[in-house]
Amino acid sequence: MLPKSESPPLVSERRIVVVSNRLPLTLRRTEQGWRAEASTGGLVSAMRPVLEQTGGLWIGWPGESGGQADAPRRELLAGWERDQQLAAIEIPDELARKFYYGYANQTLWPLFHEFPSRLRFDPEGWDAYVEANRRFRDAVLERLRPGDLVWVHDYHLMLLPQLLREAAPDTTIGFFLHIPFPSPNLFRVLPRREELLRGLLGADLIAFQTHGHLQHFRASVLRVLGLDSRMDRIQASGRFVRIEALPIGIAPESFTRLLAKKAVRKSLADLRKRFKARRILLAVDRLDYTKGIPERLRAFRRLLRKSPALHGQVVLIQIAPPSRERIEGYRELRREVNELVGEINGEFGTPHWTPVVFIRRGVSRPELVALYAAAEVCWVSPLRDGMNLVAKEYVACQRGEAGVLLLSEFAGAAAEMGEALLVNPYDEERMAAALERGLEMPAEERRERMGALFGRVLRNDAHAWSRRFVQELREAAAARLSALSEAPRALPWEELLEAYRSAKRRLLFLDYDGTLAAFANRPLEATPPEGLRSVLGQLSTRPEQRVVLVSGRPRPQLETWFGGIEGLWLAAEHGAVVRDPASRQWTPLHASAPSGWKARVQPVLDHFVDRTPGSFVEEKEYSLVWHYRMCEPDFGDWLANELLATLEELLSETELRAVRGQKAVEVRLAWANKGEVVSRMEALWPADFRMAIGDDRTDEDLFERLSSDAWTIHVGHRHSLARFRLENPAAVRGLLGQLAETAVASGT
Ligand code: ADQ
Repeated sequence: MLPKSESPPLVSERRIVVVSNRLPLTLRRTEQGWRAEASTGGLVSAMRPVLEQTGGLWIGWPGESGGQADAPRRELLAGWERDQQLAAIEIPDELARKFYYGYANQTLWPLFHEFPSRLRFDPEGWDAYVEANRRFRDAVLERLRPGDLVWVHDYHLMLLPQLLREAAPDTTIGFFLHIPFPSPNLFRVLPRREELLRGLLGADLIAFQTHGHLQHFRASVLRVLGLDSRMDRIQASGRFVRIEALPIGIAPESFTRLLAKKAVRKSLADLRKRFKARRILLAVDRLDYTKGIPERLRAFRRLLRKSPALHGQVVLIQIAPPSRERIEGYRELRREVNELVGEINGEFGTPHWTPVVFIRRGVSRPELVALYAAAEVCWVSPLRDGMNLVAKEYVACQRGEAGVLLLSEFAGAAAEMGEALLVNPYDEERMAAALERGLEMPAEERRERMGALFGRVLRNDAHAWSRRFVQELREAAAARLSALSEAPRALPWEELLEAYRSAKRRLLFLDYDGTLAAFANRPLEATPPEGLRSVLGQLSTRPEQRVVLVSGRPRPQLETWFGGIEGLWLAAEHGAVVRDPASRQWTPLHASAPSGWKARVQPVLDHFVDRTPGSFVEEKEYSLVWHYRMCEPDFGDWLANELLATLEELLSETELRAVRGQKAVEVRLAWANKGEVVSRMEALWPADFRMAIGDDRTDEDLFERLSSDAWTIHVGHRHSLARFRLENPAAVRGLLGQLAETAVASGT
């Protein structure tokens, strides 16, 4: 019986509109006219079954352009749209050339695969990239229906999400990157990097092949655009963009089904007969410098030199159809590979044995399946690869057999295929040794490894992948909609005053800097404005009411300014320590705090002070803060991004967090946050009127912890979890003044 895919196919009542550079069919001009051929490549392999099952629409470029006036071509394409849900975008030849061979494949492709020396950039290529993305936008808009889920694929279309968002703001847009995302240091090399990131951030969901790629993206967004992110989302232009690692899978049943076919069994038998007792090593790639083909051939040569016993015993079948030959680097690669194949066959071959069988054409799926089944070793050794589906396809065809997968640790697949023999393709000697080990591996061990791999390929298949993507996308879009309706609105003063008046017990949380007082250049200069103390005094002495000043400032400072106000609770350092006005004692929110951490963090901050004139470090009891309010603003913000990125690495897996404040970066204990103060006070003083006012990110912890009926007020115009908004500290003081009067007037 055939193994069934464990995951049910994707079912979506909303139409899925797939947008990718290539359609699953490519047009070719032949002497008999236009012909349609199946496109190759990982994207098509993975998406085709998805679309077949959901009946969605696929928009893309049909390959060879030109001949737009050509009636047979137009008819053929109209047929595709009518009968196969494939909508072809016409892109003039010149534009297609500049877009595809320019920015897409000579700038993005090499850099994203971490080959900066192969990067070429010319502004015309960029203009073509922008123009092509606009044409894709127009093609989508022409066909978009309400409720559609638009799923954009890959590096050719990184501007499309934002272009669509601008034209049709309510659209649900997801983006999947099939290739790796480079490390932030390399990403910074990219010409037009800001535009590219902003283009992507138009999506509701951006998904990557691995967690590593996602982390690179987060770090790049921080460094280049200065946007903070959480593990699963980024806040951009007042919206949350969800980010996810969703490794792509294959549709294993389409391989196992073929394996059972008579024709495939016959070609498998033919292969075995042809190669007799020879052990088949198989490599399947597009001829691309990222795939590590010369490295593999050199490792193979090395092995043959070292182990004469293998002569006549093994054969390497390398399938590598050429691609992107208009780019010089690819033509060079072709020459290099040809030479190497010739050299190896010349050096070791005999009239009865050709060590490398080189196939320079795409092979059909049934042929490929027979080869996968016949191969004792599948040798997948890219220098860098988003995922690499060949590794998974081989495993799918090895059910019950005991093949060996040799897999580059630089393929995304390595993150989930730990039972393969992982190799570093740059170390040819060790790679040759790993191959030898694979050839000698006992059958029992092979079966064990292959069994585990097979189970995983079956579980994490293309259906599971697309289902997760679509589900995440729907959730992300729903979150965007609800956030829109929940953006803070102007405070309804009368309503608030009424609720305040009629409440029995009240609990008020007030932030200080940016909320009660405007910012000053140095923290000590932001002294309490005229009249503030007396208003706070009036409010905090009301018996049915508790007022808590929750600030990031150190306790001596709060004590000096507000210690004398009767009844006022003070929480210093974001709530690390709290002062009860009755006892005048400060108590830490947590009993123990780790020691010694400042000595590790201080030198990092000092280094930034040295680089940034006008910045300084403030030391508090539970935190260290780098302030840069007086620096040149752009430079300061840029360095703050750098510092946050550096600290994020340094502090991972510690109790410490680096948090961005207003023109400051603060390192503090994770538990020292204002939300904890809310919990503590609510337990102490249950109230029917609760209000919190704050302006920066640390105050979001207040808003988050309070229940949705509390009066949460954000000062300013940033995105916030608060329900309401006030303009500035003066307005806040005005409100407090009115509350003080209301309390008196109502006589409670
Ligand atoms: P690709 O660079 O196209 O995909 P890959 O994942 O290896 O790379 O997919 C290749 C696909 O094409 C496989 O389905 C394979 O069977 C087929 N194929 C390759 N050579 C062939 C040949 N000579 N004849 C016939 N078929 C051939 C991009 C990223 C990858 C990522 C995929 C999917 O570069 O890292 O895995 O998208 O997300």
